[in-house]
Amino acid sequence: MNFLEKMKTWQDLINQRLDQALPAASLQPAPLHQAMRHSMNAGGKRLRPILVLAAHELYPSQHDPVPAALALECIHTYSLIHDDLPAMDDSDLRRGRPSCHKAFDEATAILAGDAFQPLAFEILSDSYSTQPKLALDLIKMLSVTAGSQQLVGGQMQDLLSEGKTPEEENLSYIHTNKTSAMIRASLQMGFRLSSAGEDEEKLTRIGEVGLSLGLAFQAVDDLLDVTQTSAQLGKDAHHDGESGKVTWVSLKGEEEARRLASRHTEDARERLLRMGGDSAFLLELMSYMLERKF
Ligand code: GRG
Repeated sequence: MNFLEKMKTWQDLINQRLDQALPAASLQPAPLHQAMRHSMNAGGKRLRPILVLAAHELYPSQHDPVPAALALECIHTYSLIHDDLPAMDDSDLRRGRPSCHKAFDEATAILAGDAFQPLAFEILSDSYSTQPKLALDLIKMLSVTAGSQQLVGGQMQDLLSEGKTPEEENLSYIHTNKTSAMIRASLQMGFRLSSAGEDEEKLTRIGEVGLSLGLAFQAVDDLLDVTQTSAQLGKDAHHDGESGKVTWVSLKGEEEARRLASRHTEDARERLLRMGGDSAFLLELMSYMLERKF
């Protein structure tokens, strides 16, 4: 199977398992469950779940990495729903569809995002219940990542920085926490489920791979915001400039942002290669993430 075929196979697998894990749209209260499915089924790239499966593949084991992948996608989708709200980024378009609060209403969108958070932890605790230490480690990794010193903290700092003079240190904090933390957690959770998952040193090192990959991902995201259209991105383009957001592009210009994306990707590749294991797919995924157009 070539790289793109494998991506498609894994995306299909994730989508099918997400469909089984989400409450049915007809279940009471139906508008809430419809809103959750509206945002989840809108065709995200599923990069974080695929990173989980790719990290597990480095040192394959009997553990099923898919539930961890679903849990990450639940947290990611909640963060997108809340990020789009009028009180935050105020975006009308997400994943090629009206954002959740546009398709439903603000209160429903808030609650749909809220509901995805416990669902993530329910999936983890149900799926790994026969291995309590493993389940607890995964729950701890995801809860710390989603908390006030990583995902939510990064988002808060992003909001606090709108319209302010860009500063490199501040931007690094935002990107490390708002974006990289979830990418790092994807690789670490996948790796924790691998046969080398209890090797603390390797777990730290895959985390460093994720940090670099996440910084590259964000630099690419900043570039796409200025180079692509809303139709190509499936979300509001040129949004960063309009909302006075600090980005690598506004701080350093397009060329430097491109150099930065390549440098961080190269750093991630080198760190990964030093870790051993079957890294063929993950290396290709890194190039795909660097060259993506949406
Ligand atoms: C509301 C707590 C909270 C956090 C929001 C996700 C986020 C943090 C903000 C979205 C804005 C943004 C540009 C974030 C950084 C990059 C990012 C997460 C982009 C979206 O991820 P993709 O491209 O999206 O993987 P899909 O739709 O493919 O899943």
